[in-house]
Amino acid sequence: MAFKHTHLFLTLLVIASTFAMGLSNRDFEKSSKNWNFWFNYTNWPPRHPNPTPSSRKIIVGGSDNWRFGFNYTEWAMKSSPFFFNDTLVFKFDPPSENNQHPHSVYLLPNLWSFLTCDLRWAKQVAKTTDGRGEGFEFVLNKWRPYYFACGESNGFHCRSGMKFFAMPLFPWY
Ligand SMILES: *[C@@H]1O[C@H](CO)[C@@H](O)[C@H](O)[C@H]1NC(C)=O
Ligand SMILES: *[C@@H]1O[C@H](CO)[C@@H](O)[C@H](O)[C@H]1NC(C)=O
Ligand SMILES: *[C@@H]1O[C@H](CO)[C@@H](O)[C@H](O)[C@H]1NC(C)=O
Ligand SMILES: [Cu+2]
Repeated sequence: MAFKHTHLFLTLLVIASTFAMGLSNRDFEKSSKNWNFWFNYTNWPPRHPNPTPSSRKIIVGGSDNWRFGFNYTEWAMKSSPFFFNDTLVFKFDPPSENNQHPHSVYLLPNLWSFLTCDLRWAKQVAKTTDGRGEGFEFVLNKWRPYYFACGESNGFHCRSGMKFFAMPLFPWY
């Protein structure tokens, strides 16, 4: 469901920006503010909402951090779009006597493994101890979809909501 929306959004973005190239300036004057932000080609490429995009740091999950029982797909939908060079910060406690169920961060190779939480070909990017203190930082520095998931308990954490999708926009800034 969430992916469908993300995908639809990206497809519309591509279609609409292609279409927009063919429109006259006068057509644009009728446009809404939002449309104007994405497709104002007199000002192409559109302005980033933050003047120093590479300094943007986003705490994954906000004040909930990276934890069990939180729906990160919903969080990612509310927090999108993500931009090229945004830094995602994953904060989670290391394993200890009081924390028998720690977390980790994996990158899944494709949409299918993301949907099914299949970790077999996943790449571990953060160990269970990497999220302590200031957290584990991951920079979205490639123009590709990122499929993040917690890799603990054989995909159980992932299936319970510890996964999300991020496609950074505008690599040409
Ligand atoms: C495009 O954006 C610029 C700067 O935000 C604005 O001055 C201009 O009026 C916009 N152009 C159109 C056609 O809306
Ligand atoms: C998380 O939220 C999305 C969108 O509302 C929903 O489709 C999905 O089933 C939820 N995931 C879990 C594990 O509850
Ligand atoms: C992204 O960050 C890298 C490394 O700091 C920098 O060289 C590059 O210019 C940045 N790219 C954009 C599009 O901000
Ligand atoms: Cu976990």
